[in-house]
Amino acid sequence: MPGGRSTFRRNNNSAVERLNMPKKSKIHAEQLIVSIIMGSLSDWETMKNASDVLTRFEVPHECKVISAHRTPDLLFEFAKSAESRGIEVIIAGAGGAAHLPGMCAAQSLVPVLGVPVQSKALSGMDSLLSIVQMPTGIPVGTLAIGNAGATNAALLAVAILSNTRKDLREKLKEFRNEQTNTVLTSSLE
Ligand code: RP5
Repeated sequence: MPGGRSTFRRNNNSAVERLNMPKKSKIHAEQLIVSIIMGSLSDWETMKNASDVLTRFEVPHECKVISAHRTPDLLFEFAKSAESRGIEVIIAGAGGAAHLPGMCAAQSLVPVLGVPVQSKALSGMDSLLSIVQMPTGIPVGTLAIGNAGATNAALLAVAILSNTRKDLREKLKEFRNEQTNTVLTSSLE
């Protein structure tokens, strides 16, 4: 929560340490309010950008690998329980036939922000179209392909959360101001 300590949880894969994901020692009892999920460990390089932004804003969040195709029951369980666990925004990244964000949105009222991971075969166009072309009635807020999308998904999550959290809104204002000043003071010499 704003002003509180960040909380990070990472589970269901023993390979997390290889990827420098947050370790168990950083687990705190604080309420998690954002879930970052991704279809494969191979998505972490992209989705880490979202986690980094939430960490910067001290938003308690968790990161999980959940595959719509390979672990459909786990996805069902996750999506069905997200709201009752206090999750307010879900950021879902996937590549290729990227069904994770849509299937998650189909099973939860929690807003889902979709990040199309850049695939090798089609450079993420497949991921983008899979995520963005949702049928009427089940929205997924779709971001850009790749790192920019992951970063912006987290910034959008912060903006959504800051509707009811004044201190988070102040941090977002500061971030925007810093960004503006960086551009205004940049020099090509
Ligand atoms: C999707 O398939 C994942 O989101 C990932 O982007 C893509 C490839 O997965 P791996 O074969 O690398 O596990 O489900």
